[in-house]
Amino acid sequence: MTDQDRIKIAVQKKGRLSGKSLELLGSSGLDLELHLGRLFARCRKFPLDIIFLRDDDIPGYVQDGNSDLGIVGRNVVEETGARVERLEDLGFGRCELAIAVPGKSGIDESGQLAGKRIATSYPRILSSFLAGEGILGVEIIEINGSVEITPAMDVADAVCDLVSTGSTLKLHELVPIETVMSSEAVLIAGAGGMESWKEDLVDRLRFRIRSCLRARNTKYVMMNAPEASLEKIRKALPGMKSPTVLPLARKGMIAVHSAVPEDEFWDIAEQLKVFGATDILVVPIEKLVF
Ligand code: PRT
Ligand code: ZN
Repeated sequence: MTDQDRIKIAVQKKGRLSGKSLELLGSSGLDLELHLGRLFARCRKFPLDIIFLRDDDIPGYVQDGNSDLGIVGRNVVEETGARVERLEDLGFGRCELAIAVPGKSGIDESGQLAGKRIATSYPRILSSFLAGEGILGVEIIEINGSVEITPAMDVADAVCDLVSTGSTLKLHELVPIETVMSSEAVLIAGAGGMESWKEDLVDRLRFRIRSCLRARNTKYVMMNAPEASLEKIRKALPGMKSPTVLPLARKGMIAVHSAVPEDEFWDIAEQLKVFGATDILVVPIEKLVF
């Protein structure tokens, strides 16, 4: 295989998305050959090369065809305005771009921001949000980093910044009043399509990524139950294919195994207990291939 037969993916070199991006590619069975400090890595088991970049540069690289794919926050994609296509939502790097004001400002909804100063690293997203809401006369102050200190310095009346746990806002006595967008890491490709051999490789990679993502959100649940409850238990396991049912040595008892969406697990477990299930065992799934 020559270098011409390989595709490229751009990931963040150093930051919040770097570890999780590599972890996802690693669990997709690519066998990454990483060297500390290098701007480039190769996969041994898949014709894919990884380019490490600052996250702000990734959408432009993908738009211009210098990289076929990229992993980056949706917030960065929107802010750069790059012409790229979003292929997959990757479920990590979740955050919200929110407008927040000092607790004592007397402002509690975005309509009151007309004529005020808002500091942000996301002027493009913010101005289109304000225009969409018909909020006029806002002075957008573009700042790279430490946006949250600007109200205390009387540089701005409000901030528009990324929030995940909310502790940074709290520390600076700021209160969120509006969510401008929700974001997470996304897999992107150029908007203009690509040659068919590349598309085939991208499809194979997406299939692997989806199997890993699905596995993360799913748990394998095993339980013992009275045979008479099987029908009720089967109904309590929503959206799943037929569960595995095995006889137990004790007469009238069975073991039921099934994959369950993680966020529904506790609701399902409560029902299972009502139907007489015991010894409910939950184990992680590494891959889930349909
Ligand atoms: O060097 P490079 O340009 O590549 O990195 P960067 O410094 O621009 O980005 P980085 O690594 O900080 O973030 C990369 C991406 O992670 C962002 O573009 C988002 O998509 C995503 N992300 C998820 C976040 C956060 N959560 C987050 N909480 N990015 C930044 N923050 C910051 C926020 O700006 C604020 O300062 O964390 C603080 C708030 O966090 P909480 O937990 O206190 O609310
Ligand atoms: Zn950045």
